[in-house]
Amino acid sequence: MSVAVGLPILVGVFVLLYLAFRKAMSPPQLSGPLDMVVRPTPPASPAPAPVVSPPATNAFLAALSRTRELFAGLFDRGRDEREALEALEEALLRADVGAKTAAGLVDAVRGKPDLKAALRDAIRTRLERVAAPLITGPAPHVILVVGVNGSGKTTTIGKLAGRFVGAGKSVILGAGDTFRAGAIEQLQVWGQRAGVEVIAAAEGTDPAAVAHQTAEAAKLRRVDVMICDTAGRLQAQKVLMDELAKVRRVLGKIIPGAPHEVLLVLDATMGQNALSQARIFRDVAGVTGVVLTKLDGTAKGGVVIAIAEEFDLPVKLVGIGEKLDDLRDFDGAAFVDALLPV
Ligand SMILES: Nc1nc2c(ncn2[C@@H]2O[C@H](COP(=O)(O)OP(=O)(O)OP(=O)(O)O)[C@@H](O)[C@H]2O)c(=O)[nH]1
Ligand SMILES: [Mg+2]
Repeated sequence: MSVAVGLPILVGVFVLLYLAFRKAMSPPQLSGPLDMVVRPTPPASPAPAPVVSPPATNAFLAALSRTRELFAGLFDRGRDEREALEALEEALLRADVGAKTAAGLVDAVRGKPDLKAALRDAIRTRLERVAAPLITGPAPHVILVVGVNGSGKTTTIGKLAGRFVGAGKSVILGAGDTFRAGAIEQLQVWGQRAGVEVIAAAEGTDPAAVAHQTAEAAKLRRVDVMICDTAGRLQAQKVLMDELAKVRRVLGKIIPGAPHEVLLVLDATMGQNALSQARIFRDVAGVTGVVLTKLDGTAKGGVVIAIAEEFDLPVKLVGIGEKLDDLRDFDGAAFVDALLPV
């Protein structure tokens, strides 16, 4: 056999062997309804990566303008300390800081030569003690989003998906609120806005089944981030507890360590009610961080300090509107500067 004939045959054999090898090494494909397009995604980075957000400074300045007024004139020189502290406590209460935290802050500044500087320090210390940025770990990083009706869960999930996509990450959403009519479509609309896939089942389906399907899809497609929506009913705490426990269990079975983050969404305009919600969800859902929404509204914002002080929970994100990019990382220093400018 001449070289002119033998060489192409040899090359052909190698190509066939290579293709057979690639097929054998490729990941398994799911059959059934989840067998959709497999999108190639870049390998997960080994170290947790912070997710970038525009600075919160201007948003805080605008959102806290009314609350800032409450403190204006409080620290004027020559004022009797007792009187100043009484006025400070009242201002803190009106700012939604809550009785316990307000009393703690007043104690922390009592006797200090510069009350305003001492208050700034005391608030910053409380916020920094629990500060923890939103990070993503090895793929798929699973985020479960919980909170009462109307707090802004689904909207926050949409914004978060947009943020992750902007950072070059692949995202999949699970429509785990199968309780409320329209909740599934609402998440699908956000999925379209952010350009990410939404795994959904019919209304009334067990939320744990949706979580299961989404986690399987996330694993199979090697997406970086999976975010799961949940129903917001609180009136039946036992049902909520059982449902969330089951969702958590299912996620952990499919993806080790999942959910890696449980974000509690609180409506900042609820003031002190947000604190009682935080208490319930912290106990039943293993919350790792808070998203405070509607800070652009009538909210006073002081609840941020109470969440840190009374619940040892970091506020990780704040919602400042209803659009895709109306989400900011919480920044304690910027918050203090907006509340009590030097
Ligand atoms: N102004 C403002 N509105 C917000 C913000 N976040 C959410 N909303 C609005 O709050 C309303 C409720 O938001 P959803 O995302 O549907 O709340 P949810 O927690 O998913 O509610 P359920 O599905 O009923 O449990 C919607 O009208 C949102 O547009 C925010 O940061 N600012
Ligand atoms: Mg919702």
